[in-house]
Amino acid sequence: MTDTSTMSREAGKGDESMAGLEGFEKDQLKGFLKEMLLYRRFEEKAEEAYAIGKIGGFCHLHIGQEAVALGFIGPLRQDDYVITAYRDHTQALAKGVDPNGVMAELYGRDSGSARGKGGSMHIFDVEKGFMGGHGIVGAQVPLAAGLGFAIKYREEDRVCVCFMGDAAVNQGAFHEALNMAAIWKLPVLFVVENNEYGMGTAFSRVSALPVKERAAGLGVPAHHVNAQDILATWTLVEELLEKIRAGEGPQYVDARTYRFKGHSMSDPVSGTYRSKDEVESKVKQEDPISLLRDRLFDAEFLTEDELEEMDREVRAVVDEAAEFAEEAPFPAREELYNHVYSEVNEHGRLFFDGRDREGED
Ligand SMILES: Cc1ncc(C[n+]2csc(CCOP(=O)(O)OP(=O)(O)O)c2C)c(N)n1
Ligand SMILES: [Mg+2]
Repeated sequence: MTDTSTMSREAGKGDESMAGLEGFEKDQLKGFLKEMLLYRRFEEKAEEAYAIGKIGGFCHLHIGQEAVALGFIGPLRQDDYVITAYRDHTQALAKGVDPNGVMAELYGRDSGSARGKGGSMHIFDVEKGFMGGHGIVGAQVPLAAGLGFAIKYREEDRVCVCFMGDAAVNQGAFHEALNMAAIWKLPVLFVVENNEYGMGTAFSRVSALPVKERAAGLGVPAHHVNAQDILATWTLVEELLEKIRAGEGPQYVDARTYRFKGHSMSDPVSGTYRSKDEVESKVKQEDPISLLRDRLFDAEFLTEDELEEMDREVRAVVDEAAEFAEEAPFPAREELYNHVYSEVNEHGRLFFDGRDREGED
Protein backbone atom coordinates (compact mmCIF):
# COMPACT_ATOMS: atom_id res chain seq x y z
CA MET A 1 0.00 0.00 0.00
CA THR A 2 1.22 3.53 -0.75
CA ASP A 3 2.71 5.07 2.39
CA THR A 4 0.95 8.33 3.12
CA SER A 5 2.00 8.50 6.76
CA THR A 6 4.04 11.71 6.21
CA MET A 7 6.36 10.83 9.09
CA SER A 8 9.35 9.82 6.98
CA ARG A 9 11.71 12.50 5.69
CA GLU A 10 11.95 10.59 2.43
CA ALA A 11 8.62 12.03 1.38
CA GLY A 12 7.92 15.55 0.25
CA LYS A 13 11.11 16.38 -1.60
CA GLY A 14 11.47 18.97 -4.24
CA ASP A 15 8.66 21.13 -5.51
CA GLU A 16 9.73 23.84 -7.87
CA SER A 17 7.37 26.64 -6.99
CA MET A 18 6.64 26.81 -3.29
CA ALA A 19 5.58 30.09 -1.69
CA GLY A 20 7.76 31.52 1.09
CA LEU A 21 7.00 31.39 4.82
CA GLU A 22 6.97 35.20 5.00
CA GLY A 23 3.71 36.68 6.13
CA PHE A 24 2.84 33.71 8.33
CA GLU A 25 3.40 33.37 12.10
CA LYS A 26 5.25 30.32 13.35
CA ASP A 27 2.28 29.17 15.44
CA GLN A 28 -0.06 29.65 12.52
CA LEU A 29 2.17 27.47 10.33
CA LYS A 30 2.32 24.76 12.96
CA GLY A 31 -1.46 25.01 13.23
CA PHE A 32 -1.72 24.41 9.47
CA LEU A 33 0.41 21.29 9.78
CA LYS A 34 -1.58 19.91 12.68
CA GLU A 35 -4.90 20.59 10.95
CA MET A 36 -3.84 18.78 7.77
CA LEU A 37 -2.47 15.90 9.85
CA LEU A 38 -5.88 15.62 11.47
CA TYR A 39 -7.52 15.31 8.03
CA ARG A 40 -5.00 12.67 6.96
CA ARG A 41 -5.36 10.56 10.10
CA PHE A 42 -9.13 10.89 9.98
CA GLU A 43 -9.23 9.54 6.46
CA GLU A 44 -6.77 6.76 7.22
CA LYS A 45 -9.09 5.69 10.02
CA ALA A 46 -12.07 5.80 7.64
CA GLU A 47 -10.09 3.73 5.15
CA GLU A 48 -9.33 1.14 7.82
CA ALA A 49 -12.93 1.01 9.05
CA TYR A 50 -14.21 0.63 5.47
CA ALA A 51 -11.78 -2.19 4.76
CA ILE A 52 -13.16 -4.23 7.66
CA GLY A 53 -16.77 -3.53 6.77
CA LYS A 54 -17.61 -1.05 9.52
CA ILE A 55 -18.40 1.63 6.95
CA GLY A 56 -20.56 0.75 3.96
CA GLY A 57 -21.72 2.42 0.76
CA PHE A 58 -19.56 4.81 -1.20
CA CYS A 59 -16.51 6.36 0.43
CA HIS A 60 -14.22 8.77 -1.44
CA LEU A 61 -11.03 9.78 0.34
CA HIS A 62 -9.38 13.17 0.08
CA ILE A 63 -5.88 11.93 0.92
CA GLY A 64 -3.34 14.03 -1.01
CA GLN A 65 -5.76 16.95 -1.42
CA GLU A 66 -5.75 18.24 2.17
CA ALA A 67 -4.28 21.65 1.36
CA VAL A 68 -7.31 22.35 -0.82
CA ALA A 69 -9.63 21.92 2.16
CA LEU A 70 -7.51 23.96 4.54
CA GLY A 71 -6.42 26.59 2.02
CA PHE A 72 -9.90 27.44 0.80
CA ILE A 73 -11.85 26.99 4.02
CA GLY A 74 -9.37 28.07 6.71
CA PRO A 75 -9.48 31.78 5.72
CA LEU A 76 -13.31 31.85 5.81
CA ARG A 77 -15.45 33.28 8.55
CA GLN A 78 -17.73 30.99 10.46
CA ASP A 79 -20.87 32.39 8.84
CA ASP A 80 -19.61 31.77 5.29
CA TYR A 81 -20.93 28.81 3.32
CA VAL A 82 -19.14 25.82 1.86
CA ILE A 83 -20.74 23.45 -0.63
CA THR A 84 -18.97 20.57 -2.30
CA ALA A 85 -19.14 17.23 -4.10
CA TYR A 86 -18.97 13.77 -2.56
CA ARG A 87 -15.25 13.84 -1.56
CA ASP A 88 -16.31 15.83 1.44
CA HIS A 89 -14.97 14.56 4.77
CA THR A 90 -11.99 16.83 5.25
CA GLN A 91 -13.84 19.86 3.94
CA ALA A 92 -16.48 19.27 6.61
CA LEU A 93 -13.76 19.05 9.27
CA ALA A 94 -12.18 22.23 7.92
CA LYS A 95 -15.53 24.06 8.23
CA GLY A 96 -15.72 23.07 11.88
CA VAL A 97 -18.08 20.10 11.68
CA ASP A 98 -17.48 17.92 14.73
CA PRO A 99 -15.18 14.96 13.85
CA ASN A 100 -17.41 12.69 15.95
CA GLY A 101 -20.42 13.68 13.83
CA VAL A 102 -18.53 13.15 10.57
CA MET A 103 -17.25 9.72 11.59
CA ALA A 104 -20.66 8.67 12.92
CA GLU A 105 -22.16 9.70 9.58
CA LEU A 106 -19.68 7.45 7.77
CA TYR A 107 -20.76 4.63 10.07
CA GLY A 108 -24.43 5.40 9.26
CA ARG A 109 -25.29 6.18 12.88
CA ASP A 110 -28.03 8.34 14.34
CA SER A 111 -25.48 10.73 15.88
CA GLY A 112 -23.97 11.42 12.47
CA SER A 113 -24.05 14.92 11.05
CA ALA A 114 -26.92 13.90 8.71
CA ARG A 115 -28.47 11.52 11.28
CA GLY A 116 -26.87 8.54 9.57
CA LYS A 117 -28.98 8.89 6.43
CA GLY A 118 -26.46 10.55 4.15
CA GLY A 119 -23.25 8.63 4.70
CA SER A 120 -19.89 9.59 3.30
CA MET A 121 -21.14 11.58 0.30
CA HIS A 122 -23.68 13.69 2.17
CA ILE A 123 -22.06 15.25 5.20
CA PHE A 124 -24.21 18.25 6.13
CA ASP A 125 -24.17 20.77 8.93
CA VAL A 126 -26.34 23.78 8.35
CA GLU A 127 -25.27 25.49 11.59
CA LYS A 128 -21.66 25.36 10.47
CA GLY A 129 -22.58 26.59 7.00
CA PHE A 130 -21.56 23.25 5.50
CA MET A 131 -24.19 22.72 2.82
CA GLY A 132 -23.13 19.22 1.71
CA GLY A 133 -21.88 16.74 0.24
CA HIS A 134 -23.49 16.21 -3.25
CA GLY A 135 -23.26 13.05 -5.35
CA ILE A 136 -24.30 14.24 -8.81
CA VAL A 137 -21.26 15.63 -10.60
CA GLY A 138 -21.70 19.41 -10.88
CA ALA A 139 -25.06 19.51 -9.06
CA GLN A 140 -23.74 21.71 -6.27
CA VAL A 141 -22.59 24.44 -8.67
CA PRO A 142 -26.06 25.96 -9.31
CA LEU A 143 -26.88 25.44 -5.63
CA ALA A 144 -23.83 27.57 -4.83
CA ALA A 145 -25.15 30.27 -7.13
CA GLY A 146 -28.42 30.02 -5.18
CA LEU A 147 -26.59 30.47 -1.89
CA GLY A 148 -24.75 33.42 -3.40
CA PHE A 149 -28.06 34.89 -4.57
CA ALA A 150 -29.55 34.51 -1.08
CA ILE A 151 -26.55 36.28 0.45
CA LYS A 152 -26.90 39.15 -1.98
CA TYR A 153 -30.70 39.36 -1.65
CA ARG A 154 -30.37 39.59 2.13
CA GLU A 155 -27.60 42.17 1.78
CA GLU A 156 -25.14 40.11 3.83
CA ASP A 157 -21.38 40.11 3.35
CA ARG A 158 -20.98 36.35 3.50
CA VAL A 159 -19.21 34.30 0.85
CA CYS A 160 -19.96 30.85 -0.54
CA VAL A 161 -17.05 28.60 -1.49
CA CYS A 162 -18.10 26.00 -4.03
CA PHE A 163 -15.80 23.04 -4.64
CA MET A 164 -16.12 20.75 -7.61
CA GLY A 165 -13.95 18.14 -9.31
CA ASP A 166 -12.35 18.74 -12.71
CA ALA A 167 -15.01 16.56 -14.37
CA ALA A 168 -17.71 19.02 -13.31
CA VAL A 169 -16.53 21.69 -15.75
CA ASN A 170 -17.96 19.61 -18.59
CA GLN A 171 -21.46 19.77 -17.09
CA GLY A 172 -23.91 22.26 -18.55
CA ALA A 173 -24.94 23.33 -15.07
CA PHE A 174 -21.41 24.62 -14.45
CA HIS A 175 -21.64 27.05 -17.37
CA GLU A 176 -25.18 28.18 -16.56
CA ALA A 177 -24.33 28.78 -12.91
CA LEU A 178 -21.10 30.67 -13.59
CA ASN A 179 -22.83 32.79 -16.18
CA MET A 180 -25.56 33.77 -13.71
CA ALA A 181 -23.03 34.33 -10.94
CA ALA A 182 -21.08 36.69 -13.20
CA ILE A 183 -24.06 38.65 -14.43
CA TRP A 184 -25.49 39.07 -10.93
CA LYS A 185 -22.06 39.52 -9.29
CA LEU A 186 -22.78 36.77 -6.77
CA PRO A 187 -20.35 36.33 -3.85
CA VAL A 188 -19.15 32.85 -4.80
CA LEU A 189 -15.64 31.44 -5.00
CA PHE A 190 -15.73 28.55 -7.47
CA VAL A 191 -12.91 26.08 -6.88
CA VAL A 192 -12.04 23.26 -9.23
CA GLU A 193 -10.15 20.58 -7.33
CA ASN A 194 -8.10 19.65 -10.33
CA ASN A 195 -6.69 16.26 -9.41
CA GLU A 196 -6.22 15.49 -13.12
CA TYR A 197 -8.76 12.63 -13.28
CA GLY A 198 -12.49 12.02 -13.16
CA MET A 199 -12.62 8.40 -12.01
CA GLY A 200 -10.43 6.67 -14.64
CA THR A 201 -10.47 9.45 -17.23
CA ALA A 202 -7.64 11.96 -17.53
CA PHE A 203 -8.90 15.52 -17.84
CA SER A 204 -6.73 16.04 -20.91
CA ARG A 205 -8.81 13.38 -22.71
CA VAL A 206 -12.10 15.18 -22.19
CA SER A 207 -11.19 18.84 -22.51
CA ALA A 208 -9.43 20.71 -25.27
CA LEU A 209 -8.51 23.45 -22.79
CA PRO A 210 -6.90 23.42 -19.36
CA VAL A 211 -9.20 23.79 -16.33
CA LYS A 212 -8.32 27.44 -15.79
CA GLU A 213 -9.50 28.39 -19.27
CA ARG A 214 -12.86 26.67 -18.95
CA ALA A 215 -14.37 29.72 -17.24
CA ALA A 216 -13.16 31.96 -20.05
CA GLY A 217 -15.97 33.71 -21.87
CA LEU A 218 -18.20 33.70 -18.80
CA GLY A 219 -16.75 36.83 -17.22
CA VAL A 220 -15.53 35.18 -14.04
CA PRO A 221 -11.88 36.04 -13.27
CA ALA A 222 -9.82 32.83 -13.37
CA HIS A 223 -6.73 31.91 -11.35
CA HIS A 224 -4.41 28.96 -11.03
CA VAL A 225 -2.68 27.74 -7.88
CA ASN A 226 -0.45 24.86 -6.89
CA ALA A 227 -2.84 23.56 -4.25
CA GLN A 228 -0.28 21.15 -2.80
CA ASP A 229 1.30 24.29 -1.41
CA ILE A 230 -0.87 25.40 1.50
CA LEU A 231 0.83 28.79 1.78
CA ALA A 232 0.36 29.77 -1.87
CA THR A 233 -3.23 28.60 -1.66
CA TRP A 234 -4.01 30.42 1.59
CA THR A 235 -2.49 33.65 0.27
CA LEU A 236 -4.48 33.56 -2.97
CA VAL A 237 -7.73 32.73 -1.16
CA GLU A 238 -7.33 35.64 1.27
CA GLU A 239 -6.93 38.00 -1.70
CA LEU A 240 -9.93 36.60 -3.54
CA LEU A 241 -12.17 36.72 -0.47
CA GLU A 242 -11.37 40.36 -0.06
CA LYS A 243 -12.44 41.07 -3.64
CA ILE A 244 -15.61 39.05 -3.29
CA ARG A 245 -16.60 40.73 -0.01
CA ALA A 246 -15.96 44.09 -1.66
CA GLY A 247 -18.78 43.24 -4.09
CA GLU A 248 -16.66 42.45 -7.15
CA GLY A 249 -18.59 39.25 -7.87
CA PRO A 250 -17.44 35.65 -8.31
CA GLN A 251 -13.93 34.28 -8.76
CA TYR A 252 -12.76 30.96 -10.17
CA VAL A 253 -9.68 28.93 -9.23
CA ASP A 254 -8.03 25.99 -10.95
CA ALA A 255 -6.55 24.35 -7.84
CA ARG A 256 -3.99 21.83 -9.05
CA THR A 257 -3.82 18.84 -6.75
CA TYR A 258 -3.57 15.04 -6.87
CA ARG A 259 -5.54 12.14 -5.42
CA PHE A 260 -3.25 9.63 -3.70
CA LYS A 261 -5.88 6.89 -3.36
CA GLY A 262 -8.36 5.24 -5.73
CA HIS A 263 -11.39 7.17 -6.94
CA SER A 264 -13.42 5.55 -4.15
CA MET A 265 -12.61 2.87 -1.60
CA SER A 266 -13.75 0.20 -4.04
CA ASP A 267 -11.40 1.36 -6.83
CA PRO A 268 -7.71 0.56 -7.33
CA VAL A 269 -5.13 3.28 -6.68
CA SER A 270 -3.57 2.86 -10.10
CA GLY A 271 -4.37 0.85 -13.22
CA THR A 272 -4.82 1.45 -16.91
CA TYR A 273 -5.57 5.15 -16.44
CA ARG A 274 -2.50 6.06 -14.37
CA SER A 275 0.63 4.14 -13.53
CA LYS A 276 1.88 3.05 -10.13
CA ASP A 277 5.06 5.05 -10.81
CA GLU A 278 3.07 8.21 -11.41
CA VAL A 279 1.24 7.85 -8.10
CA GLU A 280 4.40 7.00 -6.18
CA SER A 281 6.28 9.94 -7.56
CA LYS A 282 3.41 12.33 -6.71
CA VAL A 283 3.20 10.96 -3.17
CA LYS A 284 6.93 11.37 -2.77
CA GLN A 285 7.18 14.85 -4.23
CA GLU A 286 3.84 16.52 -3.77
CA ASP A 287 2.39 15.50 -0.46
CA PRO A 288 1.03 18.79 0.94
CA ILE A 289 1.71 17.70 4.51
CA SER A 290 5.27 16.54 3.93
CA LEU A 291 6.03 19.68 1.95
CA LEU A 292 4.95 21.96 4.79
CA ARG A 293 6.59 19.74 7.42
CA ASP A 294 9.97 19.95 5.70
CA ARG A 295 9.76 23.68 5.30
CA LEU A 296 9.07 24.00 9.01
CA PHE A 297 11.99 21.70 9.79
CA ASP A 298 14.27 23.69 7.51
CA ALA A 299 13.21 26.98 9.12
CA GLU A 300 13.75 25.35 12.55
CA PHE A 301 10.12 26.08 13.43
CA LEU A 302 9.47 22.43 14.23
CA THR A 303 11.31 19.55 15.90
CA GLU A 304 10.81 15.81 15.40
CA ASP A 305 9.45 15.60 18.95
CA GLU A 306 6.89 18.30 18.31
CA LEU A 307 5.78 16.52 15.17
CA GLU A 308 5.37 13.26 17.09
CA GLU A 309 3.36 15.07 19.73
CA MET A 310 1.14 16.68 17.11
CA ASP A 311 0.56 13.31 15.54
CA ARG A 312 -0.37 11.78 18.91
CA GLU A 313 -2.85 14.58 19.56
CA VAL A 314 -4.64 14.27 16.23
CA ARG A 315 -4.70 10.48 16.49
CA ALA A 316 -6.43 10.86 19.85
CA VAL A 317 -9.15 13.01 18.24
CA VAL A 318 -9.62 10.46 15.48
CA ASP A 319 -9.67 7.48 17.85
CA GLU A 320 -12.29 9.22 19.93
CA ALA A 321 -14.36 9.87 16.79
CA ALA A 322 -14.16 6.20 15.82
CA GLU A 323 -15.16 5.08 19.32
CA PHE A 324 -18.03 7.55 19.33
CA ALA A 325 -19.20 6.23 15.96
CA GLU A 326 -18.96 2.59 16.99
CA GLU A 327 -20.96 3.16 20.14
CA ALA A 328 -23.62 5.36 18.53
CA PRO A 329 -26.96 3.69 17.73
CA PHE A 330 -28.24 3.19 14.20
CA PRO A 331 -31.26 5.35 13.32
CA ALA A 332 -34.50 3.89 14.72
CA ARG A 333 -36.88 2.26 12.23
CA GLU A 334 -39.53 4.93 12.79
CA GLU A 335 -36.97 7.55 11.72
CA LEU A 336 -36.83 6.15 8.22
CA TYR A 337 -38.97 8.84 6.59
CA ASN A 338 -38.03 11.74 8.86
CA HIS A 339 -35.69 14.45 7.63
CA VAL A 340 -35.57 12.89 4.18
CA TYR A 341 -37.69 15.48 2.40
CA SER A 342 -38.93 18.83 3.59
CA GLU A 343 -40.83 19.21 6.82
CA VAL A 344 -44.53 19.98 6.77
CA ASN A 345 -45.11 23.69 6.29
CA GLU A 346 -47.98 25.90 5.20
CA HIS A 347 -47.79 24.35 1.74
CA GLY A 348 -48.14 20.84 3.10
CA ARG A 349 -45.41 18.29 2.41
CA LEU A 350 -44.06 16.79 -0.76
CA PHE A 351 -44.08 13.03 -0.83
CA PHE A 352 -41.82 11.18 -3.21
CA ASP A 353 -41.82 7.87 -1.43
CA GLY A 354 -45.12 6.48 -2.65
CA ARG A 355 -47.07 7.12 0.56
CA ASP A 356 -50.54 8.48 0.49
CA ARG A 357 -51.01 11.97 1.79
CA GLU A 358 -54.14 10.92 3.63
CA GLY A 359 -53.71 10.12 7.27
CA GLU A 360 -50.13 11.38 7.52
CA ASP A 361 -49.13 13.81 10.20
C1 LIG B 1 -23.96 13.55 -13.51
C2 LIG B 1 -23.09 12.43 -13.09
N1 LIG B 1 -22.49 11.67 -14.03
C3 LIG B 1 -21.69 10.65 -13.66
C4 LIG B 1 -21.51 10.36 -12.32
C5 LIG B 1 -20.58 9.22 -11.93
N2 LIG B 1 -19.37 9.79 -11.37
C6 LIG B 1 -19.19 9.84 -10.04
S1 LIG B 1 -17.77 10.56 -9.65
C7 LIG B 1 -17.35 10.83 -11.25
C8 LIG B 1 -16.04 11.49 -11.62
C9 LIG B 1 -15.96 12.88 -11.12
O1 LIG B 1 -14.63 13.34 -11.18
P1 LIG B 1 -14.20 14.75 -10.67
O2 LIG B 1 -15.31 15.71 -10.85
O3 LIG B 1 -12.91 15.08 -11.31
O4 LIG B 1 -14.03 14.57 -9.11
P2 LIG B 1 -12.97 13.67 -8.30
O5 LIG B 1 -13.61 12.34 -8.12
O6 LIG B 1 -11.72 13.63 -9.09
O7 LIG B 1 -12.83 14.36 -7.00
C10 LIG B 1 -18.33 10.33 -12.09
C11 LIG B 1 -18.26 10.37 -13.55
C12 LIG B 1 -22.18 11.16 -11.39
N3 LIG B 1 -22.04 10.97 -10.07
N4 LIG B 1 -22.94 12.20 -11.78
MG1 LIG C 1 -11.01 14.88 -10.57
